[in-house]
Amino acid sequence: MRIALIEACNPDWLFKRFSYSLGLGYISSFLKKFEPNIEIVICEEIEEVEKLKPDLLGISSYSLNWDIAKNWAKKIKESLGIPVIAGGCHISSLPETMTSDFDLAVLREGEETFLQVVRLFQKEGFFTPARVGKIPGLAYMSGGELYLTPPRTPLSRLDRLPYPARHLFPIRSSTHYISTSRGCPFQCLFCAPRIIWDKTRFFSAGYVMKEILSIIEQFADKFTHLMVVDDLFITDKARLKQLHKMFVDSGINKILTLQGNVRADLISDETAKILYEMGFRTASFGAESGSDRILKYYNKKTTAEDNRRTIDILYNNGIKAIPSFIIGSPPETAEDLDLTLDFIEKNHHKMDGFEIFPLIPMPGSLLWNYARQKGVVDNNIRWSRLEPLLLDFNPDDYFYLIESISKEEFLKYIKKFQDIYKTYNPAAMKFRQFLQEIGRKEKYSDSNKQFPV
Ligand code: B12
Ligand code: SF4
Repeated sequence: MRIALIEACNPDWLFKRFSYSLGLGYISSFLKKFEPNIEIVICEEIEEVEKLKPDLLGISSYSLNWDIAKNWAKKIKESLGIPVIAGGCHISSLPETMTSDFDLAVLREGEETFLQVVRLFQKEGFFTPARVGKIPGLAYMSGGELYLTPPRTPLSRLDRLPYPARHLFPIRSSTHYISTSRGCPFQCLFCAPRIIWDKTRFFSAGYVMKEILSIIEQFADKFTHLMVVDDLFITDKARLKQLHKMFVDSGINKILTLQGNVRADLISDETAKILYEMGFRTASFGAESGSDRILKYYNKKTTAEDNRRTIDILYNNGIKAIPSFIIGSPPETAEDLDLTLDFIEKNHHKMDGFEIFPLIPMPGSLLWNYARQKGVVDNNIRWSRLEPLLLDFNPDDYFYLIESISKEEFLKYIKKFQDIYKTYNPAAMKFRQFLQEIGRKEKYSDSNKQFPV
């Protein structure tokens, strides 16, 4: 049996070529561990799936790519007539947006559910409501109605998972991704991952270390930078210290640089020193705003002073922060927006760039519920409108939630934030230019080619 997996993505989004979906990597390695005879192919373009003629297709999708996922499901149903299964954060947040072109949707943590689905298909060759109804963690349509099976209990020990099947992706950069925990105990208004991982769980230090060693072994000549995707990498201080010791003892810190997320209330001198010695030269964190009033509104549980302190402590320990900011929340005034501009103005020299996102109501977040109640969004929107664009901000596509100033005044602020971004973000601007030069049609299948990411 042959299974194709694909992440729905706009082909114009060229950064995709330099990243890969850990979610699909885990789904693949878990399936392969328990069903070694199944062939799994991760495709990049839907035409590859058509040529491959698999027996089943799995599509992962973020919310902004959901229209693409639906179109691909329709196309494959029409051309190959095979079962199509959805998974990932969009469908987990809004299963009611599933269409009849999908046979099933795997909700939230996907490894065990997908394995059961594939085994059922292998045994019976088709899905019936009576049989899929017995598998927890699914959504399916029957007689035009949507049904949800009981939620699946999250995996109790993450260390039982095999490492993501990175070898199935075309790797075009020297950066690799790793996830060392699942879940986040905070509940910031705009953020979505809680919908997938309701319980916070960690991989052990030993597991993480072995996974990194396995990446080094697999991609020896092309692995120089590790991107830690979880938000909680530094939360468990005991685990962080264990990892630090392992890094230093093994000398990994001499061959890799690392980047990951920190939280502004969790950075001390000691932690920053540990991170530096492990190989961190940059660290991202959600600063979100220069205004305490707005940080409180976001339920961020940090202050602008925490943000400033974090940038300073990191800087004094040899690490440059890459904070991200969000603009356009309902109660945000011109004064609040000025505070954020001022914060960037005063601190940019200690940063390695920064991100600025116009606020977007992401499905799965509390903000989505708010925007829905206000009638700003619903389940029938054009999903690509959820892309948080600053430099390519489109005034006609944006979902305006800001209430304290007029749309016209907000647009003037967008311009100010675009200007400050361009002025103080030379590396990001250079990378943007690099992507534009590649052009959307060009293919990079030459595995010897290295990219500056
Ligand atoms: C790493 C990351 C990225 C990376 C890598 C993306 C990639 N190719 O995977 C980069 C930096 C490129 C990125 C970009 C963006 N990201 Co991002 N990203 C993340 C982050 C931090 C971790 C994702 C991850 O690897 N998780 C670990 C894996 C194991 O989990 P998973 O992918 O969810 O997979 C599991 C299940 O969902 C399920 N599953 C997933 N797919 C499938 C498919 C099938 C068939 C099945 C059966 C199951 C299944 O099983 C998996 C294993 O249990 C998440 C936050 C988070 N904590 O999840 C945000 C997150 C996913 N990103 C988000 C967003 C908004 C973006 C951007 C729009 C941001 C931007 N400013 O431009 C872009 C757009 C990307 C695009 N595709 O167009 C949002 C999505 C919200 C939503 N409802 O869509 C999240 C949730 C963060 C948030 N703010 O709330 N991102
Ligand atoms: S923004 Fe970060 S801290 Fe807040 S809920 Fe999301 S992942 Fe957790």
